[in-house]
Amino acid sequence: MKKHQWLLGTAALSLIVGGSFASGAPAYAAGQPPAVYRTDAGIGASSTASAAALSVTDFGAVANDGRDDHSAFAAAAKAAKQQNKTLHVPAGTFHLSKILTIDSIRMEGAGKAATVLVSTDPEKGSIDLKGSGVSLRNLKHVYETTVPRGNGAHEKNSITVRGAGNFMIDNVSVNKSSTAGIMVAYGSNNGIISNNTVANTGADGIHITTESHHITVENNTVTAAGDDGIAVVSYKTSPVPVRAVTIRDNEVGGLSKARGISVVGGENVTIENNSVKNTMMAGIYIATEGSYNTMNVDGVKVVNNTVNHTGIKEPEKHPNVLVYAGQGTIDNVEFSGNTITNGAHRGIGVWGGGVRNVKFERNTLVNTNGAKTTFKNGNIELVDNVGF
Ligand SMILES: [Ca+2]
Repeated sequence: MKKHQWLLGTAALSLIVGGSFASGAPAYAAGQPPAVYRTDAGIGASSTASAAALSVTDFGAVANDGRDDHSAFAAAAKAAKQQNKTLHVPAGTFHLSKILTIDSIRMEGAGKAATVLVSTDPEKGSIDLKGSGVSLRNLKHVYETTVPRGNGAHEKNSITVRGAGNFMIDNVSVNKSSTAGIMVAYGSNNGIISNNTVANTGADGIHITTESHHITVENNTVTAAGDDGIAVVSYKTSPVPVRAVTIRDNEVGGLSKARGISVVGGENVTIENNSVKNTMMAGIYIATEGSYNTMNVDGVKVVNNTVNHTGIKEPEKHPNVLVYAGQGTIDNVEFSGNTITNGAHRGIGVWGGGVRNVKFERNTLVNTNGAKTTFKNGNIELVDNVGF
């Protein structure tokens, strides 16, 4: 029953009355969220007057007083789990002096401008999600100060999903973190990351790694990331790769310091209908990397994206789109219907001895700086492209 419970809280009443889902069925098929998730974002505050909800203020949290609210939030989260109730955070600014863990509950603010959670310890400020059916919605999370990325510890991410199933991060604003904005790790699965705004991170904006699978990342805006905007990364230290990830309808750019959208080891990844522009390295990057000892890539579809003016950084001079096998193999990669324009230094590159089958079909390339295409390795199939 746990899988149903976040439907029961707010906007899904009509679904339930209408009997739209069968008892025992999962809330949504993997990677295919029902429309309700996309349409009910922002409802939070108006639906809070429910017997099925607790408020952090009932546990001693006080908005706008500049004093720490961590113990109240922790107690409220514990009670919400025990009582199977949604946890609401009203409008206002609350302070968190430590990592806040929410386990198998729904925590919802009054809107991503209205409810602001401020973490005061730059080394330990992550909001951690764990358990089943956990969701975080309708609020903003910021760090008061940051520290260097250094060891990349998860404790200084903005949000860390730790092996959760059926999770959701929706309509959340992330601003400033020492490491990643939203980190999905440790076999997290059947999750949706939607309608979020991620900016000014120390590491990747949204990062999916360590065996996580069946994740949808949609309609997010990622700007000024300290590393990649949205990244799927599989290291050889894991027994299986990250797999079944859909990245669609996102906007990525704003002078992010590395790649826009990347797959660095992974299987069955779809990158669809995104807009990537003004990133320092390649806008879309499909790779295996020896320096990070990543796994192979197998099965990536890159469909109907726009990539404009990326690869700005020198001396790397990445193309707008780059497929690069630094070790192992990259196979079954298809680019179709993409519009690739105005590369800072070159258009499309495919290189590295482990590249196998790469197909480009019906893509449009408009490139005036440097080489249009550089195909050094692999079996490259070209069908009905323009401007190659
Ligand atoms: Ca307070």
